[in-house]
Amino acid sequence: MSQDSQQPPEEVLREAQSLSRQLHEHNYRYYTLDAPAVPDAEYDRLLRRLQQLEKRYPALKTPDSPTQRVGAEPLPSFQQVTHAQPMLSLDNAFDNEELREFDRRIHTRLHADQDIEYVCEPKLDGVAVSLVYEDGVLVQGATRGDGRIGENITANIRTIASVPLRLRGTKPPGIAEVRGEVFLPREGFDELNRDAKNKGEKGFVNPRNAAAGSLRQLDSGITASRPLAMFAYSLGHVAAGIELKSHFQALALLKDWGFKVSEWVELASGIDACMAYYSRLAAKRDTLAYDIDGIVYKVNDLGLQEKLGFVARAPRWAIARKFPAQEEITSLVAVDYQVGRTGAITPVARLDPVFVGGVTVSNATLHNQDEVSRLGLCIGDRVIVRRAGDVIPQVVAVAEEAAPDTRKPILFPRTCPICDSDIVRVEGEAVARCSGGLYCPAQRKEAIKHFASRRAMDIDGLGDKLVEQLVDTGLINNPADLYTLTLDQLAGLERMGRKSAENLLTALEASRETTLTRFLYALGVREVGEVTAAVLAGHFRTLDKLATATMDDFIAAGGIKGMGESTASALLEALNNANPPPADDPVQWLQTLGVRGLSQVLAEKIAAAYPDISQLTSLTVDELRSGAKSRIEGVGPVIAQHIVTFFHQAHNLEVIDQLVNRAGIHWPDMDMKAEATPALPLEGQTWVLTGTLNTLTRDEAKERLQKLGAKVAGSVSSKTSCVVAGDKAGSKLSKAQALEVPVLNEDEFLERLESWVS
Ligand code: 9MJ
Repeated sequence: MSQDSQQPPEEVLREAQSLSRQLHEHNYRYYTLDAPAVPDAEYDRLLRRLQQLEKRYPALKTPDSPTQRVGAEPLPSFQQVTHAQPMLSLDNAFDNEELREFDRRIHTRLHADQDIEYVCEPKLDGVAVSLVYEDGVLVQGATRGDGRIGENITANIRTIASVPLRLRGTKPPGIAEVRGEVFLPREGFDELNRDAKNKGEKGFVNPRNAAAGSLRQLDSGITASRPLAMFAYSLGHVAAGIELKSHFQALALLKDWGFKVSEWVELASGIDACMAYYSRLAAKRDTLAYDIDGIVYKVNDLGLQEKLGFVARAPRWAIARKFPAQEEITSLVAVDYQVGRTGAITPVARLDPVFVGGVTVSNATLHNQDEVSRLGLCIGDRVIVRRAGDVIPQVVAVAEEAAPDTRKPILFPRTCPICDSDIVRVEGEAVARCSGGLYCPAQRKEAIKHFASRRAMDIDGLGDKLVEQLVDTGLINNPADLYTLTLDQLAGLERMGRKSAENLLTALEASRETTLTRFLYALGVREVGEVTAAVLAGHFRTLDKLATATMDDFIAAGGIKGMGESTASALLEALNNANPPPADDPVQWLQTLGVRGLSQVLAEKIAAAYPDISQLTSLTVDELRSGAKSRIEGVGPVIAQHIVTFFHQAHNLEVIDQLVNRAGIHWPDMDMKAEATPALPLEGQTWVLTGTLNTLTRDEAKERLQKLGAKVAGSVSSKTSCVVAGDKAGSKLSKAQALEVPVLNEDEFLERLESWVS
């Protein structure tokens, strides 16, 4: 008898069952309750063990095994399934009056004079699904389809971590059908689209399309790679044995069975309470982790639901009150080009005004030339415009192409629309720039606005409009000219009183006394923000030393020879997810991580360069890969090149000379006064990042901490100054708590970052 068909011995069966039980429990705690009980590494260990056992004894591989979430063999096509009970759609109410009418109709039908009790639920913008459980085990997942017949997507549904493969809690009846919405949380959507854009692919228009596209994959391995989730919102066909009086009770049962139910579900007595709920949720809409497009109100009492019945394909006992749309269709009338401080040319869509996301939108950024090509956009096309929350409006897709005879291609200009200098695009960069530098009035204006801004030279009263006026009238051409302005010149400007002119001169006078950090920031060197300016001031101490620095002063050759960027990046990612390394054989251990491109030779070089292998996790890709290595924390080769180039341009040196020697801008001598050293806020501290952050990538968080002077380490010890714990933080968080190391959650961390840079 072959090993494959062997029945597992009793003790193996028991071990597999125990592993399966534990893994189901951990999954439930992680994905449904958002409260993991064990570190990821422990979960992985259990899963690997079960996979081993199932490989050895395939008979163990049941449909509800926790190993089945990874996807099955691709299907040739989807089979059809007939729903035991039709899946209904919902009637819509677009304003409060329509909602009141819905409530009045219900009172009339039921001859009710008391307030009706409703369940209020956020209306998720995803894909409706029906899941059938037989004796508590998931046997079928299907789309809604036309309400009567849907598509069998069982293999795909099984990959969704928050869908129970086996029901828990109250014993379910022989057959139980659960309905709900599969969706893609915003974070997952952003990640998916970032990846798509990096690969030059179109990406998805919105999370709903992305969820639908992910669910309708014949290869469930693709579905498994998408971070889909599901909220359950009702029961469908259920065999006898469950006694429920209300919809709210049904939701409680679904939760008990292990489903995720929206945390915002509430009971409301009467339609006014429903409206109050709508306002509350509308205010929260942009802060939720997923898209919702309205509220669903359902009569709570199941007896009353039955009396009310259905019309056509929608129940009389429920209604969807829709939020104002965040996406609308309008026409692309023209494309203009804006020129930024560093010459970056940004195409801007001029649109037929359209009301979307609560405001009238007539402009939307198109980011850059690649984005225009990616969208396949032409002037005259009907386009989908999205404005969600306070995010600037975006053109997300072409809805309908204009007729060929009116459709005009968008021709990116070759010369600057403001100064006519050539536009250049460095290979590998998305941004095209005007090469005019400070010759270009647009760049000049932006450079002066930046120079005067609050966090730079802080020239009170010198607003954007005034800068434009001063440049347009020829009174100033560069920041140094600001200090030559006279009272008469200023007072002679349109819309400028004598008093305001005097105030501006006082502010200019006050700005002469500054710090080296502010001055460096004010110069507007590309990619030198406030934090980098502080690092540079602290390192070079004088303007002269910085201005005469060469690339060698910033960058040393280093890293691991032969290590490419992608291998370095994959290695760091693998290290972040790995157990702590064993001390005995680091070379072999590195190779077990399965990093592509990490050969034995490379592993040996790494082990030689970093005898304490646990130090590796605190490195950045740039520090690890072969070649350039920063001498100054946070200043890589790109920034260094910008700095060197800036101080090599004669016109920049001339402006600096005028500012310092003619206008008399000065700052404390940093070598004389030790206390004037802008000590970085986190100097001497060691921080650890763990879990998933929602608003920053791990690399971004790391870079920001390093720029503030902190070291970022991969493991927690009693010497750790602070741990930032994102979602699903595991063993590092537990260790920090055990060692009483301070822990910040993401919001607290962002707040601190904000306070340190200001
Ligand atoms: C959504 N989309 O969130 C229903 N829905 O109920 C909720 N959809 C629904 N309920 C009956 N929360 C038909 C559809």
